Amino acid sequence: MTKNKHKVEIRTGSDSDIAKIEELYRTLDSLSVPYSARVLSAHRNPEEMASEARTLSKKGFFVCIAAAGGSAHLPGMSASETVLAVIGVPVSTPLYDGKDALFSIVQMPEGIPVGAVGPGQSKNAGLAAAQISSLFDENERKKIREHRNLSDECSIPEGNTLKVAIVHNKGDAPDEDTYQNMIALFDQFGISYQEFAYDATTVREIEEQGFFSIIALHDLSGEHAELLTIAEQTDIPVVLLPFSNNSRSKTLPGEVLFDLMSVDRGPLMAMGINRYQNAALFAAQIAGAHVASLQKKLLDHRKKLKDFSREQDHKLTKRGLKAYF
Ligand code: C2R
Repeated sequence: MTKNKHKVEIRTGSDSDIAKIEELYRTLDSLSVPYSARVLSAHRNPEEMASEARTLSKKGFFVCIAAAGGSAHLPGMSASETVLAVIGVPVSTPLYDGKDALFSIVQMPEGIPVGAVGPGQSKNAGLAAAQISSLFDENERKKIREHRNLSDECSIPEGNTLKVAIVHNKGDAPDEDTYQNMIALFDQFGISYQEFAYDATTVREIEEQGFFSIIALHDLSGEHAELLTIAEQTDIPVVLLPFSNNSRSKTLPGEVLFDLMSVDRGPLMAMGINRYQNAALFAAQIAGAHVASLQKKLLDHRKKLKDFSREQDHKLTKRGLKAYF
């Protein structure tokens, strides 16, 4: 397959979305990041949506942005067909203010991550995509950093010693078992990681050491929120992992996440609540677009996921429904 000159694919569910996400195209234009713009609805044109997603990586794309409103399945269904990172943009409609689209996009099952930006935050999707596609390119990185008024000092990651930074607010403690599932994936993919309790010097430290991605752990039921500004401070792709250990609070964690994502916090890409494995997978996918050996591991992992789902189906057929109640 011949490589194309585009780095980013932007797919919308309808052409009615295009004017609403104008800032996305404009952001990539101003950074001179080449993209291909398509209308590919998962609902109305599922076969082509899937086949086009399947060939993105072979065609040389680094990242896909999927923007849709309402029952926004386009980002999730696209993500099922590629191991490139898919950034989901919830397009706001007057009916639900983008809440329907955000919730359709963000809470993906473990195994198939989508990085959601806040409702209508198309500029942040553009910045995040530019950052992912330029991750290993010093000149491109400098251009983005200048555009974002960041200093021109940052160190570029190395493909054969990939390092991810896991940052949490001081005083926040994720659930140990599920946290370990995330770590196990990094071990499986040969990615090393370093944990940071967030403070004023954390971003500088991370930028000096060539990390390829930052996972920002944020307790939705907690009182600490300092690190939510992290994506505003760096061009390193930031994956937000919102977690919630207790369900005692009156406000549902999902509502807290919606409020949090409705504020512009820079190019932050959110996982679903407590989707620890997806955070690891999404970070790996960001680097995998540039590192062939890692992409192969991600494809193997997808195959295992399919086998696991098939096994569940076989078990159901064998045991019958009664065994589940
Ligand atoms: P029309 O304006 O074409 O009726 O579309 C589109 O993204 C759009 O915001 C109305 C809304 O439907 C959305 N749509 C989806 C999908 N396909 C179209 N959410 C999908 O596959 O997820």
